[in-house]
Amino acid sequence: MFNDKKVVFSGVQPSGNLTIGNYLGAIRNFGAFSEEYHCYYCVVDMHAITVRQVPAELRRRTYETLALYMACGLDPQKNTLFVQSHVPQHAELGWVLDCYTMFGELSRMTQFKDKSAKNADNINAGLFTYPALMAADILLYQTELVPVGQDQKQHLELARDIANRFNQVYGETFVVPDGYIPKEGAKICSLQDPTKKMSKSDPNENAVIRILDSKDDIIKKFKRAVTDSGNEIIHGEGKEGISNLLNIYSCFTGKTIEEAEKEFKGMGYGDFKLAVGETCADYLKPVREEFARLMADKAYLEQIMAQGAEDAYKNARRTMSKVRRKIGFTELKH
Ligand code: ATP
Ligand code: LTN
Repeated sequence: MFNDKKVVFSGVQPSGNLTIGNYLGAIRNFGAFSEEYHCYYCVVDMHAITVRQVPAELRRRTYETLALYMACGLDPQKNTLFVQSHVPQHAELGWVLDCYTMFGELSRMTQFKDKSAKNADNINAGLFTYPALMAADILLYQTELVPVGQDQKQHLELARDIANRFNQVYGETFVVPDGYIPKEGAKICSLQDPTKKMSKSDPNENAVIRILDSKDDIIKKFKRAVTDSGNEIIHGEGKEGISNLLNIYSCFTGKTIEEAEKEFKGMGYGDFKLAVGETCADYLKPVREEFARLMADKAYLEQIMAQGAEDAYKNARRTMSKVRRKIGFTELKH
């Protein structure tokens, strides 16, 4: 079904209910590649366990993330939708790439620093080597393009460095991937601290809008969003809260920031926040409905998982056997 198309790969962790940050920065953009590329969209459950997860919740969220991919418009017949732990080559290549990734490089990763600060009692080795597993995800499929939010840029650069390093030692083995970071929506910020990115594992529920939140909850959270002491609805420095809301509004409506500023000129913060909340909730309504429909049919989701894993496995196996040969592992003769 996919022939020799160029490859797109991206992943989302089933580490919490997805936010409008995940949606605008990543998932919403995935569908645009489906015709031209062979697209792999993965639920990266192995990455999720770098932070402690409750097993039943991890399992449920894995189904939910897959269903959300589809509810956001990804057709499983046109995209390979699959779960990372179903394809063992991710772990296998992850280990190999650990041995081509430097301690110093991993130490500089800002996500590692942030997550270690947040999980001081569980700074495990997986959290540290997370980017090498991410590089394995990407390189296994000979990926050309990786659509992600701004926060993943540093990991992507490392994936490129690892690919180049490996290719230099062993000759052309991996395609060196490029990131695709959208112009709009690449960094949606927390509603409670607009200097930080919105993160699905934020313990402060008021800081995040989840794709599946009810309209009432969405509006309530937008109403509580922190702003600033002024009263003008303009984008700019010192107005991080308002800038973030304008940005979200512009992403959901397709209007430019300037157009949005003009539209809200003279309006009070309260009415502005209500308008952003309503726009966001109405936009997401069909996604919520389609998600509910998909989640009611677990057998169908399992069939998609199986079909995705089979397709991913075939291609992952090809790269992995090349890697094994290049590094000098012996092969069993059958
Ligand atoms: P966690 O809080 O568990 O670290 P997360 O919300 O950062 O999760 P990920 O699963 O790590 O989400 O990211 C999935 C995709 O969503 C990635 O491409 C990431 O760049 C993008 N993304 C995450 N947060 C945002 C955000 N606030 N704005 C734009 N894109 C985002
Ligand atoms: N690290 C990413 C999730 C992720 C990913 C990937 C994204 C894991 N493997 C491969 C793109 C390609 C994150 O934390 N958002």
